[in-house]
Amino acid sequence: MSETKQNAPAEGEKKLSAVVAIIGRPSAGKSTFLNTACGEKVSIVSPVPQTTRNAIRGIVNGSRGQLVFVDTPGYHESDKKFNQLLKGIAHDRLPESDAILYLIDAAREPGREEELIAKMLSRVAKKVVVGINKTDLPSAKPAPVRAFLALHLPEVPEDRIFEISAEKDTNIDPLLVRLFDLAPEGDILYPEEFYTDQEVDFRIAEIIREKAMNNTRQEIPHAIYVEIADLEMRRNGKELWVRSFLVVERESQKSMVIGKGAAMIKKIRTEAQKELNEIFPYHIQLDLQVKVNKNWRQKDPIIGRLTKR
Ligand SMILES: Nc1nc2c(ncn2[C@@H]2O[C@H](COP(=O)(O)OP(=O)(O)OP(=O)(O)O)[C@@H](O)[C@H]2O)c(=O)[nH]1
Ligand SMILES: [Mg+2]
Repeated sequence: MSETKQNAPAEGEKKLSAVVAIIGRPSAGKSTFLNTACGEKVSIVSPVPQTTRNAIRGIVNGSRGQLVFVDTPGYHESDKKFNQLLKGIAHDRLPESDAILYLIDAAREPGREEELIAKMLSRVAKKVVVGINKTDLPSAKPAPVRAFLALHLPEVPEDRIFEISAEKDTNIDPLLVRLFDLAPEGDILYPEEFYTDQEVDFRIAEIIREKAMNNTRQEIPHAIYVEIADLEMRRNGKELWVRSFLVVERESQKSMVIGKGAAMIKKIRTEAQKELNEIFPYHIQLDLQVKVNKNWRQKDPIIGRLTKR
């Protein structure tokens, strides 16, 4: 992202530094926004709601300073334990953030869930910037979203509301400039060459999970998690060998993920390996197997471990 250069701090002037939480309903485009703003694939994306399960940090370095975005799981009302945990991750990020980017899908009716988010954000409205997203879609209706905001989040002025497309990179720069305007002066939190703080094994697991989610249907995308069993540097640091497992909840899901003649798991492995090799400076050799951890979504230690970060 080339956030405007002309406002660079003068000699001796402090940099701006802010933590920005990205909040919104599942599938609003939070992770897509993060990737576009950072100019790198930081957070995985899929059409399935509740793709993101952790607070994932992506870093935008501009001439005025640094914005550390925290991508969060989609805010979804549900009594299920796993959903409650995901909702908590989004909620917990609010007090520690200097600014909040609230993303709304312009191609969906706002509805009750959106009202709950707007209500939650009205308490911290002075640090909220809104992105009305997916305006590239023919079905997008930004006007009713603006009316919704005027009713439910009237504290946020017009000049903090942007009609954007996270996917097509439309109107992202002005929104970043506005976030910099809200940023306090301070030391930057990460070295300027950083665009994420994720560990290598977590990033690899996430890319595999993305390919698995994008290749499967119905309940399977949500029944998946990825375990990295082993990482080994080989050939004098030229190759990273990864032994990993795609874990599902039931035997029937296992056979679907493997597919006829193992075609599905091969496709997931090939796609993941290709993308991993674009991201990392060394060659990645991926070994991927499927296993069952019965009803893992009801097991506290597993969901605790998966959502920790
Ligand atoms: N047309 C269009 N599609 C978008 C845009 N932004 C995101 N999408 C699509 O919307 C879907 C959800 O995007 P994500 O970025 O995963 O959404 P999210 O808010 O991170 O979702 P969760 O992690 O599930 O809460 C994906 O299919 C994206 O390709 C956009 O600006 N335009
Ligand atoms: Mg996401």
